Amino acid sequence: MFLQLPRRRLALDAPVVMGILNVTPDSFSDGGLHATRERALVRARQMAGEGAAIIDIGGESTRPGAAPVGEAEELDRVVPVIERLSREFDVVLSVDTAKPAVMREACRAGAEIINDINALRAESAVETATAAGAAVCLMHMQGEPRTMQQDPRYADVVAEVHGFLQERIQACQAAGIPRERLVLDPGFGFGKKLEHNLALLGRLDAFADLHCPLLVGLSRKSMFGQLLGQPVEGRLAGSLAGAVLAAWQGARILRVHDVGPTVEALKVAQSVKQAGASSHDSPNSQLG
Ligand code: 7PM
Repeated sequence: MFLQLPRRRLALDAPVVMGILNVTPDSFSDGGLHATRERALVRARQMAGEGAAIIDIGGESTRPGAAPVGEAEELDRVVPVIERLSREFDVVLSVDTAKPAVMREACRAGAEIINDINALRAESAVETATAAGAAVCLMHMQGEPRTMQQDPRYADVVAEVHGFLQERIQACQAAGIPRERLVLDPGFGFGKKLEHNLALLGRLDAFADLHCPLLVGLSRKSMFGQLLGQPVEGRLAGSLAGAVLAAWQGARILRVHDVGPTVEALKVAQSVKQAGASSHDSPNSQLG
């Protein structure tokens, strides 16, 4: 299995890690845009060194209730960082945005994946992604970031997320984005309570019939706060357990803050999976 990118294919036979890079001002220091960009570059180099296959660059916080960022400001944050990283590294760059203008400029600067929590539902977003030739991550979200956690309800969360993703695949295909360029994401925490997140995490197999690689973002999310009583900085163990459970069920891209630990945890899971797959398919498998 692979993901078609504008300039190459990303192999997804084994799960890979997407490191989260926030190009947003530090709430403690007030160094301005230059300092924000420099901090992001340092962090990106660190994640690449720890084995990230993809770096996901975002200039707007999608945190529920966060102040929206204007288009010009978002462009100023992400485009120079993408230009710099694409010259410096071979790592695949992804842009985390819902704005068509940011998608267009980010791809021109070297981004090869558009990660849109809105699944290209904004006006002209599908056309922009088609023209850019980029791969696209289609994520499910019920409601909008500001209010989505107020009272999310589902009759059948797995069926509803599946139906939504199927509809977005069709919209993309109709606009000329082939399935080889699409990644699907159930959108953990986006208009979902703990019970919905747990139901989805236990049923990732239900998305296999859509025939696109799955991306899962669980890193440090509030479901681990609810389950474990841990603040954001105490959620690594929960996040690693989540990443392993997802990869065990076939998830191919794990979007995380803690790249090094996740790469190691996935290596363990993948080794067990490989051993299981080869132990019963060939009489000579113990030789391999
Ligand atoms: C506060 C709450 C800050 C939530 C940040 C977040 C995903 C994503 C995000 C995801 C994809 C976070 C989220 N989550 N994109 N962007 N999938 N494709 O924890 O699950 O990073 S923002």
